[in-house]
Amino acid sequence: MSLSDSIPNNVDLSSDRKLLRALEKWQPNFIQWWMDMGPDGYQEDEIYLRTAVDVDPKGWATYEYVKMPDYRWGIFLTPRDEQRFVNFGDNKGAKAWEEVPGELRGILRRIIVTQADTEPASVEQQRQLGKTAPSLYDLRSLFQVNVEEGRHLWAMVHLLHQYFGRDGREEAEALLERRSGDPDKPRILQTFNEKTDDWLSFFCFTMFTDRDGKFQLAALSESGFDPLARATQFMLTEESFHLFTGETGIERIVQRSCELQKQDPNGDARAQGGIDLPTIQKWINFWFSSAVELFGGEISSNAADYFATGLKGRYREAAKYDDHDALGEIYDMEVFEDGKLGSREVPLRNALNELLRDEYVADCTRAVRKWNHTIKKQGVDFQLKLPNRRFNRSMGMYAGASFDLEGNPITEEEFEKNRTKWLPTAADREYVCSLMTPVYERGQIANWIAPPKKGVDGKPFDFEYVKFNR
Ligand code: BYC
Repeated sequence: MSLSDSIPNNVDLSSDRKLLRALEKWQPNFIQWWMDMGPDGYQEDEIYLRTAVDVDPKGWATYEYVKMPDYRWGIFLTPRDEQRFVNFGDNKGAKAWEEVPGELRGILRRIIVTQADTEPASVEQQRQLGKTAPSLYDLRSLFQVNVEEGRHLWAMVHLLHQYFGRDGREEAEALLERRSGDPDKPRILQTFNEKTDDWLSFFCFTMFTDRDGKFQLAALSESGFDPLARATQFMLTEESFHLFTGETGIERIVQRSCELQKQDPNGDARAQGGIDLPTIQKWINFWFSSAVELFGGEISSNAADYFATGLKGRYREAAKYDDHDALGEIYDMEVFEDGKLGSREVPLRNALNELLRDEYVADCTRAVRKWNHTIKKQGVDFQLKLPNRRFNRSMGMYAGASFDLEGNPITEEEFEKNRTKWLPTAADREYVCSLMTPVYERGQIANWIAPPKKGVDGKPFDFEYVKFNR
């Protein structure tokens, strides 16, 4: 079978011999990486998976039982608009680029490689989770997320191969060589080197870390480099399921926690084998503070360059803004200078990472509000909170200083005194991990999480989402 048959695509792969050859060389290495670093086990089992087969919003995917190594990792770009222009920055009004402008080659490659690197990283981080899923429904969700991150890697590798020649091919190889958490060859962004070995972490990861993906991909989908815009637009279609998995996963744990707390004579969800709300809060504190780092420094000349060149826009640049120059405008930024909080006027272009982070924080705040609604409906007196963005930072302006959950400056000693109250301890992790035993009977679910409101693809919760071949 030729690669163009096994890879569903709308980039006319079969007629581009050079690209096809490059991808044909890369594919066995990808499969080898998948077997070595993808889900540990389960490669012979049949998973009820969604596969992207088109970009038509009405029917872009099919559902069927697939063994993961046989998944058809396709390459899709949303349809080309021949009339599209660069919509922002100093090149505004130029025809959108179909090839990489020579002078932008370096920074564009860097953006694409950074984006690409997160995809295999997340699969590596989630490698062991198949062993402890709370239900077949959740096991399927995990594998769906994993294969789609694999497809997103393909999407970026396609761009590297098609538009960056030998440099691109080398970068594509390197993407399969770096390893999450490996001190010698780590993944590029720190969050993608964190351990994700319990399911509360998985749901926090898909809630908070994947949500960075939503905003970064949205910013890239505005790009004047048209193939990048079109690739990321389609990635966002798949991404929404990942975010749904995280947001509803936490909601289901919160709900179960409330139910168990109410059942217990001392109001202790842990005594009933659940994850208590204060523990969930610690996980939120950890994963949110790790994910906010992913937006880069508050004041960033890189971000200004990405915008000026027309490679990376603001969130919903075309739809939301009237002025697409962002010149002469000021962002009133909270700053921490000389040990004090204050504010400083920063040229907007230099504040674009912070502006995107604002959008992200607002979206996370909405989700926390929803979880609190669940708690209230259960009649439990507790509120989850998003920590302030200054809390527990190791990059950017707030790195090196200490802040409490509300973002007030404190001494390092105070932070250390409260660390076990605010962030997961080894004992918390041990406890949460102790609950992670697999539940793989149809229609059954682990005690620490509520079932989902509905199943996938119109199927009920007790559908056989995974058929084990052993
Ligand atoms: N860790 O000007 P600065 C996703 C580096 S997630 C390590 O402050 P900049 C997904 C930076 O590279 C979305 N290093 O920041 C989610 C620079 O290095 P150099 C991924 C970091 O460049 C779940 C230096 O610090 N996509 O899709 O404006 C599952 C100063 O940089 C970090 C993207 O990120 C960090 N956290 O912004 C699967 C989009 N932050 O120049 C998938 C592409 C900064 O000193 N990337 N640095 O060597 C970008 O747009 C930008 O690279 C960043 C950083 C927003 C990440």
